[in-house]
Amino acid sequence: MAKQKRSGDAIAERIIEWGISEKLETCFDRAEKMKPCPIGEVGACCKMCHMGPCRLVGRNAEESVVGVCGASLATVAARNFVRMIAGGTAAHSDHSRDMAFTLLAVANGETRDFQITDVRKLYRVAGYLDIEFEGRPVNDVARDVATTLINDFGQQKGEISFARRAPRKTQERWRKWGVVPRGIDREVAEAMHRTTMGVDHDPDHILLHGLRTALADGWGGSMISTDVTDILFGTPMPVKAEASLGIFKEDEVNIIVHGHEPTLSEKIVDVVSEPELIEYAKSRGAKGINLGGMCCTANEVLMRHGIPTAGGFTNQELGVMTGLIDALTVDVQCIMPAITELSKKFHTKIITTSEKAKIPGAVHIEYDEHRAKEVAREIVRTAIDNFPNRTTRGSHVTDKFPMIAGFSHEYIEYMQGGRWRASFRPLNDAIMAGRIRGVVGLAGCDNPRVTSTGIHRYLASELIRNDVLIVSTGCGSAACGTAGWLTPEMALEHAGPGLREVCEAIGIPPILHLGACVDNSRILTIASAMAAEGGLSDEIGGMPAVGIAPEWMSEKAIAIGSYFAASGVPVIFGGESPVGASKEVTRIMTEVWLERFRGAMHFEPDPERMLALALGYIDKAREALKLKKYEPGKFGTEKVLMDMAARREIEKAAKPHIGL
Ligand code: NFS
Repeated sequence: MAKQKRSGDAIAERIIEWGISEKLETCFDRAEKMKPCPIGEVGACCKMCHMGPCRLVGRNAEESVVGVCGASLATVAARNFVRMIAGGTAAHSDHSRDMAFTLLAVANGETRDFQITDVRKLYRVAGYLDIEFEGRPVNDVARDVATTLINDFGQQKGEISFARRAPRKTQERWRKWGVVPRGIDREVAEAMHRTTMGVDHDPDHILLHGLRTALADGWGGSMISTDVTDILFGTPMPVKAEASLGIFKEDEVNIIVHGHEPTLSEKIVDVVSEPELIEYAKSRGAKGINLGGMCCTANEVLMRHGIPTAGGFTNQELGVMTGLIDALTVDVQCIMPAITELSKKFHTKIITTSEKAKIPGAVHIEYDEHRAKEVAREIVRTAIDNFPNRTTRGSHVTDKFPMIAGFSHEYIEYMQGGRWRASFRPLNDAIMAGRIRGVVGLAGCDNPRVTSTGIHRYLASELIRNDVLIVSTGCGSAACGTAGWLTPEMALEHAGPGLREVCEAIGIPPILHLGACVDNSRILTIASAMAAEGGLSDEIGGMPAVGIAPEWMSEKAIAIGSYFAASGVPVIFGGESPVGASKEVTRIMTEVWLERFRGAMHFEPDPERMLALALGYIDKAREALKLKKYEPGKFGTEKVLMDMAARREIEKAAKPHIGL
């Protein structure tokens, strides 16, 4: 059998090959050496107490094998899965909490380094929360918004604030099954409690709480993070940038921001253009300062400032191996501890910045929101001081690709009708007419266990060829961006005839980059807006829409997939199923969830079958909605762009909206 390629990206592959010739170890080598534990991989290992770990394996394990306490395979697999949801929800929500506290600090005048950049978005969010904003000082509104959102983390009873943003029918399903989150932290704590030794043993009941916890992520932590980040740093609108491991410059100081939280990286964006620091860089022999990003911090600064991205998760070690990074600054999540050991073979300084995250071998410069700019300057100076230590060692690459990013919910609304007629009507019409067959959210990590970024790219190209519009986030966006696919030209060259026509009319790429993984919440609000617009489903469930995370590896991806399923979106994950040992749990997550919530969660390692499953869901949804049968190149009569009558209708309805 031919050896599986390590990366779907030719540039990444070149650096990997160079690394092998230099005997440098990366996640690609470790993934080959360290095979997954076949018992844990499918959810059959219970290590909730010290009578075990119990391995529920053997013939007919589902019927006949139990742990020392008597826990069944279904109980064990469900508990393991829900603990992954809790881990992912905790990660997104803790990030989000920091964002909300930054907003509060701004409102209270405790920091001069941050401001409210998007007042309109602040008012829009205040509107969702029933907070009066007209005629009030901006900081008072911001304080009320921040306090209300911070309260959602610790709230003990009731419903989290943003649950009300879902379509009414979707909310009714949640209430019927008791999965509306009460408070974000409460659901995470309860998930840990229920799944500890000797508590909840009914797999369906355990998984229902898993969905409640996941919803606390999607409609809680992640949505709060997206909104507060927009308020503080601006709601994204399309921006040109570049993507590739070739973004580093040989004659400039290269600084990379890696991780997830955008606060410090925003300040680094600010200070790298300060004349004093540029002069300082020149005094050390560099021509200037070049800032780039990696993983989701990259997505945050890319969306708002067009800072170039060096790619997603599996590119972090490869970036170091270019020998061109003078400082790689990290905060939290998705940072491989291996980078410090690897960096010793080069001159790269790894700088940890979060009080929550240290790595042995890294320099620690701690972020403090009250003196954020000062910390940012110290980091930039450290990078500049390291520039003269650069050697010629490394696998230098120069190819890079243009990309368009910055598609927020608000911009997508705006691009379909202008400032005064912003709407989702044209998108719904294009779907109804069969120009657009459906929508896929392509998200999640890239993964060295498969041909990294390769499955993202395969699915992206096949889906757009089949007239499916893609909204992408996280490392899914990076996989497409580093292929050069986030451009309008991609539509002209590779999209099916209907999708191409829509993209050409509006001037957009067929793959819309919506931001970081927390910004999957933008997909929830877009789906809600499509339901409210009419003509398709009146809830999120039943839309011709699917979520796919083909190369997932993080617990955060599991939390995201679960909140999409609970919100009504069928979700397809790649790789081995983490509940694969239990037919019962698999049945609940596919058939039972589909019946109750109209969403489901599948695990399917084969890319072609993933594609077929996604298109199958889309076509079935079209049929159930009695939409025109999808046939490539044959459309219904609904218009792609609105005529004046349609626009007048929308204005008459005078819906609240944001203009940009
Ligand atoms: Ni998402 Fe972003 Fe990437 Fe996966 Fe990690 S960076 S939050 S978890 S690896 S997509």
